[in-house]
Order: sequence, then C-alpha cells, then structure tokens
Amino acid sequence: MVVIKVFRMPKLIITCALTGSATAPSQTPYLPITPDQIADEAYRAYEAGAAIVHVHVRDPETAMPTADLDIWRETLTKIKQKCDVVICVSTGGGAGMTAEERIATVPEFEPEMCSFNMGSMNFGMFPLAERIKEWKFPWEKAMVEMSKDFVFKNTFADLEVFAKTMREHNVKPECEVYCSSGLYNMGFLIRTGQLDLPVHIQYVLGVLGGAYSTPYELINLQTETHRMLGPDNYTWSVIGIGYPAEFRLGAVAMTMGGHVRVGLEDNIFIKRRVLAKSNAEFVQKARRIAEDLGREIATSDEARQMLDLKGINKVKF
Ligand code: KMH
Ligand code: ZN
Repeated sequence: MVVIKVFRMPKLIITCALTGSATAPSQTPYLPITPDQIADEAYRAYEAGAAIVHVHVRDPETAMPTADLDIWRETLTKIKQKCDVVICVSTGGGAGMTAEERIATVPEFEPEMCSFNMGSMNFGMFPLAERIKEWKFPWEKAMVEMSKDFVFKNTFADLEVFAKTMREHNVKPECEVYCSSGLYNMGFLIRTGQLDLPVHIQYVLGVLGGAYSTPYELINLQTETHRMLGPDNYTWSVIGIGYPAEFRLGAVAMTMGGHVRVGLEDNIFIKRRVLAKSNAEFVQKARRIAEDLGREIATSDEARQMLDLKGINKVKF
C-alpha cells in the first residue's frame, strides 16, 4: 500500500529587512538611517511579529551605506539592548564595498546569522533614475546610474573566503539565491565540503540581473532545491522585490511551507502607490496574510530552534 505523508507546515518565520543599501533615501522619507532609527525600526518590526531582522548600516550624516565597524557596533548593540530578535548581518554590503569590507563584520561581531550571496551577477537599479525627480543626496543618483555597469562580485574565490570565515566564527549563513546559477554554486560549496547541511536559503526574486519575481520561478527554484538536497537538508524563505511581488510571492511561499522576508530594503509600498511609514507595517501585513492562510508565526526563539542558531548569548556585541 502506498503511504501518503501529510506535510505539516512549520511556523512561519518573518524576516524584516530594515534599510538595505539599494533603497535610495530619495525614494521614501521613512527609510531608517542612523543607528537609533535602525534599532527603533528593528524593535517595532519585532513587536509586530518579525523573528529575524536583516541589517545593513548607513552613515548617519550622508545616509550612504557604509562598512564602518563602529557604526555597525553601535547599531547591533542598540538592537540587542531593545529585544532578543535574531539579527542577520548583511555581507552583501553596498555598491563600491570590497569583499574584505563586506565580510569584516563576521569575525568582528560573530552574529547568529549573516547573508551569503551565491554568485556574481548584474544588479541594475538604473531604471529608477527616471522615476526620481529630486535627489536628496548627490551620491544616490551616482549609485543608481552606475549600476548599469556594475557587477555584484561574488566569485568562487570570494565564496571560499566567505564560507570559511562564517564556519570559523560559527555564524549560520543565509544563502541568497537570485537565480538557478546561485543554486548550483551553493550545490558546489556543499559538495566540496565548504558549506554544512542543513542550509538556509533565501530566494531573492525580481532583481534586474536575477530571476523574475513570478511564482513559476519560485516553484522552479524550490523544486530544484528539493531534487538536489532532499526534504531534510534545507529551510527556505523568499524575497519578492518591489510591490506587489513582496506580498504575492510571500503568499505563495506561505502556501508552500516556506518563510518570508519583507521590509524597506526590498519594497517601499504597502499598497499600490502608498508608501509604508515603517517596516512594522510590512510585518503586520505579512502576518495578516499568514493568519488568513492558516500559518502560525514563529517567535525569535522558535526561529533559532528551526534554523539551529547558536543563540544570542554567543554573539560578540
Ligand atoms: N538586497 C537584496 C536584493 C545581502 O544583504 O547580502 C538582497 C540582500 C543581500 O539582502
Ligand atoms: Zn541585504
């Protein structure tokens, strides 16, 4: 007799990406910039139901994405003082940062999690230039326009150093997969013993240079992951870039048993043409959709258990 397994969905982990490096301050006045603003936003997102916050930092004067370790320290410490949310530190950085600058937070702070981008790619933000009428800061226009000729560099040599550093410092990688080549790069790292199972994957759909933000792309990547790794060797989440992709792909992921990321790093609109006034609004909306779809929300401690994280008492900040 054939035994049909009943698939019980895990609690839903909502990650909130607070500020990013590709969102330009001229796109929205609600983007948190200073360590205090980022920490406040983290706390509000946590209160709304985010189990994880994904963090980048910016120069408080110029709002430009920065790799400055003092600003990182201040931001991480302030978030930790407010709550026990899981902090996922970005190693994607921002345009113009070297791989060395991007990975420096891992040995310095030994966070519970960090992002790990699975390969080099084009990363085009330049179509935005036509939509912004007035720029707050001159560097924003330059950053957006130069993206036409920008390669987000994550060569195999970079991946090797990043994987080794994360392992040495006991930091759980979140594998950012933008299209199927990222998946196969990840497979290579697993096969060559550089990346441990189970992996946590964040499918990032809708970057100009990566896969399109359609359910078909998500289902294709997730199916391919399942074929590669089997049922027990991975957990996954999705980012839909922009509106309405953030919510539509989030709903597909919730329906499929995956997890979701929302926040101002990825999308600025809460409804068509309506800016979100805070990251918490995105989390509240994701939570509402989840409740309607019958997915319970995971707390930060439940996310720690599900992703096998080392715990907040083992970080160096
Ligand atoms: N901003 C993204 C499209 C990272 O920080 O390492 C994906 C991201 C990458 O969050
Ligand atoms: Zn990021």
